[in-house]
Amino acid sequence: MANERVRVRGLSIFRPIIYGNTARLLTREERENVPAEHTHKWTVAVRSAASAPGSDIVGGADNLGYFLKRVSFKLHDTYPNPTRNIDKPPFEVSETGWGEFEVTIKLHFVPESGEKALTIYHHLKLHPWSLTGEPDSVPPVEVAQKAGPVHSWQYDEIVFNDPYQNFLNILTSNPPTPLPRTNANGRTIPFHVANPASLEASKGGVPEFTTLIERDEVERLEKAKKTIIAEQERTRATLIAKEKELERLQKTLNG
Ligand code: SLL
Repeated sequence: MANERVRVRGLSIFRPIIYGNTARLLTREERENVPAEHTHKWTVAVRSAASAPGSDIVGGADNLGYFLKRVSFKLHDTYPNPTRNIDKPPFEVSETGWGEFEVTIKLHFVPESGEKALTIYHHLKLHPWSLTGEPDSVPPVEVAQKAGPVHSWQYDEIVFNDPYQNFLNILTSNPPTPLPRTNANGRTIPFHVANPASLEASKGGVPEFTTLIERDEVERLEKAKKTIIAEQERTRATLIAKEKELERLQKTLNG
């Protein structure tokens, strides 16, 4: 018993998680039962990174209750009781609303861990922004409807350094479901990496995340590049027109 509170020095052990949200537009009927300005239903969650086989839920194959005691989600102050404490899995909050905002997520670990709470942040995403090509415009409802549910998930690894022996026992007796080597179910969910170094460290062992993140990022960059080039051309045309105008005015002035 006594040596259970002994730290295993030099050892690091991690658990892969995802955190983020899904969102979809409310149907006409659903809108009748919520405040008039609410347009979306969303779920913000902390889950195991691996998804259950055959499930279309992102992540959540494993019950994280063995190392998480509580997840507290701090919502925007426009929500009643904005701090939502979830004390057992699934660690998630579903709400309706109209706007995007930053959710502060605090992970509280089981007492055996001796770990302090860990705070992470997620920007709640409601709109398929990438579809507009413009950084700050909400896409029209028809566009959003066609695009279907929005997903925004970040992959991260929670690292425990020098764990207590008893906590290490808990962790090792709950091994995480391995992430698939290939993107077997052909998901096209945009993932973001909170801690890119953690993916490097896992040496491409999580292609479900890496390939999708990379492709998504490439597409976003290409689109942004096109927007910038178009913008540059417009600016140049304006400049040329202005210079001509200046020349004309100077002539009138001198003539
Ligand atoms: C924005 N900074 O202006 C953000 C704030 C607030 C979101 C978004 C409804 C809450 C409620 C809600 O969606 N709040 O009234 O129940 O876009």
